[in-house]
Amino acid sequence: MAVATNIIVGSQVWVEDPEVAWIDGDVLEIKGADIKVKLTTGKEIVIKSAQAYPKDPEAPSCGVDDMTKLAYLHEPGVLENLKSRYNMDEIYTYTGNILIAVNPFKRIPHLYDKHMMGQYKGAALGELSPHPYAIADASYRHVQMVNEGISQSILVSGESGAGKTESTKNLMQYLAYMGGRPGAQGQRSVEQQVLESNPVLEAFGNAKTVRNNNSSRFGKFVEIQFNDRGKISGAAIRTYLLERSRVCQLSDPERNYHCFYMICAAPPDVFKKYKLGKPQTFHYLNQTNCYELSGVDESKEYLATRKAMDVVGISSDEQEAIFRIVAAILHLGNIEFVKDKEPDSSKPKDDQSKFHLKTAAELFMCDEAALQDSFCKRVIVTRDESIKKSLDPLAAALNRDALAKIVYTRLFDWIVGRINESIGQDAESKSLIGVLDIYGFESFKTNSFEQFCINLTNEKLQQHFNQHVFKMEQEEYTKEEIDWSYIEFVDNQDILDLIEKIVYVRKNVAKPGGILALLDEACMFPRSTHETFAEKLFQTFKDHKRFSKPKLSNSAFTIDHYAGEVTYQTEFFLDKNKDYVVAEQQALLSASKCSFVSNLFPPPQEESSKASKFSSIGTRFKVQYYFDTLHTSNYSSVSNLSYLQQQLQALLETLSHTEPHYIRCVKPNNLLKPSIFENQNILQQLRCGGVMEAIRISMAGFPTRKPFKEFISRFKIFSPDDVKKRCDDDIKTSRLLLEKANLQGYQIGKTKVFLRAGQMAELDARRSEVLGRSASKVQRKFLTYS
Ligand code: AD9
Ligand code: MG
Repeated sequence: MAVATNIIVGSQVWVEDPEVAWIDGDVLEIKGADIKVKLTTGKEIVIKSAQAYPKDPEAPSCGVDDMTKLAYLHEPGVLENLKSRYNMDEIYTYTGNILIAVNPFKRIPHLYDKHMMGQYKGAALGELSPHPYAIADASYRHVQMVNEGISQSILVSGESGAGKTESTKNLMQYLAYMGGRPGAQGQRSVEQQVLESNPVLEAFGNAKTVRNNNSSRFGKFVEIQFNDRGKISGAAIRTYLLERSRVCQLSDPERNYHCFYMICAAPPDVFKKYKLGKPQTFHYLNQTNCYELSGVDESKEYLATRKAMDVVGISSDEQEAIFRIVAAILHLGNIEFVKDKEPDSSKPKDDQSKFHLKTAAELFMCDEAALQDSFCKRVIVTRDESIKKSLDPLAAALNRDALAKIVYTRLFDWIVGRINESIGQDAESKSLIGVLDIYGFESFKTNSFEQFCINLTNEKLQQHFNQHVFKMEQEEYTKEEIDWSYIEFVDNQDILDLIEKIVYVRKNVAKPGGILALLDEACMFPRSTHETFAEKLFQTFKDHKRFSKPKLSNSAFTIDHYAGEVTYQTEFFLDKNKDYVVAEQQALLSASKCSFVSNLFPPPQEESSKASKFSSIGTRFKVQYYFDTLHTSNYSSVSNLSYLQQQLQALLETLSHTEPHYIRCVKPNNLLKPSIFENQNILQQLRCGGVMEAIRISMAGFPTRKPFKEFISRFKIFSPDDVKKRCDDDIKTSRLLLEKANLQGYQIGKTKVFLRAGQMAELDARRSEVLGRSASKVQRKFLTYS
């Protein structure tokens, strides 16, 4: 993409800076390809003119509410605009149809009250200040259209702590406000249940992390169905990838899932019945020093969660069973193992461990000896016999953690399923609004299987986003009847191919062989290790331009994602990808005397019939079969990664039937504090969230659009007499002014002038020339950016 523009002596420019990303200054001198700039800090520097971007001298100090209104659409301009708005508590800004939301980390008064909702009701997008309500309202109006309601989706993304879940709640509140209808007497309304599903899911799926005190450890797609009168008639929630490892492994200063602390603060009768203690006494909670959340009273949270569970239709018996299982998991964690008499055998360490084993068995309502055996022994079935093999203490502890994780995951899935069942689906509904709240791109010091899954999700959504942004651009050009044939579109298909598609083994011979296929293959061979898996990756993808092997490791690999390079450590890839339940544990819990527990572990043959009853969002889009694999047992043919991939495929399929809207959340600082706007950090997020890419796509076409009247008023100076003469014909007048300015490559639409990137700067330079500002000193210079 080449951006031609003008920089003259006296003009203001943006210069790259390692600390604050971009810094502004005045051009003092131009010498060949170099320019001397006096920065606002007072420092003078000489740089290549190609490294400077022009600054709009007329940009309003309060910023503009839509980036596409910026005269110069480039990175520093975008950043400056967001910053000046953020400083005035204007946290929302559009980039065309994308809403950028910068987390204020403080309550902004009246921003989300009923009065505000009333204002957005029926207002055209862009008429009022940018707001999630505006996006929700636009979506609502589309689905409401009688007979031709078009399904909508709102995709909320951003890094952890950026404000996705808060934005999602705002959207749902607005939709409930618009589409709600009073429930029949004594009944809970659908929208009430949808809203109350949030605190329930958060109690079991959210935790304090370093990045966010209330971090959602799962992705969520909420589908709200509307009847033909535009009222909410049903809803369904689909969740993705609950973080399992958190149940038994924590690092300081993070916490486990909120529900564990709530149960430890339950009323005395519950506390006693489940033989609980302080969080500090449980191994699954005391691996860190963080127990409390400021401003949160866990005993109140416990009661509030129970109330919310009432609203979403979880009966009090079921609630009792749920919290009993949560307590049982805490007791599991406290069972320690030591060597038994025989070599490589184990037993509970002491009386304390025995007490927790007994209590866990009581709470699960299963046989205590069988529970112990499920940790300390493994049955090996050969062709002729089955042999009981003892396991050492380390293996027993791993077994214990595996049980805690699988029980918790199934409990979470059960809760989601129950909420879906009780809210109910509207099979007649023709239009829906789906709201996606899903983890953003992740790149840490060490990245494992979880990051790989999250980043695969983001690659897929990014592709969807790019295609959409590209399409919207085209639609605007078509509407204005201008030529758009030369906009090129950069795709990330090559990365998706690397992960999940086909590789060429010989010329014209292909087989499924992406990273996913190789990982699944490795999981099937008992002899594979993470090293053999990594080696296979290196061999297979050595020539792939998105794949590389880091110099200092033989077991890590690097992928060049759309948002940057990420190096993954393969150490736990195989284990984390295998989705199976130890047979003994499956048998043990499916024999529980508590029907709630045994239902979480149905015998394998019952599963498919059960799964097909699970009514979900997928049904209308023929993805039901994915749910058949939801409750895998013993050994599953579906690995975690391929299950995720199927879920994502289903999600994209759903999205393809909708008109998407995007909300990109931005976290302005890592201290989680108000009023701190970290330029570099924010730019990185705008890049990862595709905002920069959307701008790039727009730059490749005609990023600057000026309605004729505005254009003529700004540039009438080029030919004031002609403007007066032709005041009745905007198209001719605009063309004439453009010709006078000697500009080429622009387009004239039906209502606007469309300019290529940088042309506005050229026109402005020309304007100041004509205005006679420093006329004799003017040195003109044409620049090309790429
Ligand atoms: V995570 O990926 O689930 O870890 P989210 O969901 O992106 O993350 P969340 O919505 O939970 O972040 O927001 C984090 C915190 O920022 C909230 O707990 C609020 O304290 C704060 N926040 C976010 N959005 C707003 C807002 N619009 N107004 C005020 C906000 N505070
Ligand atoms: Mg969240």
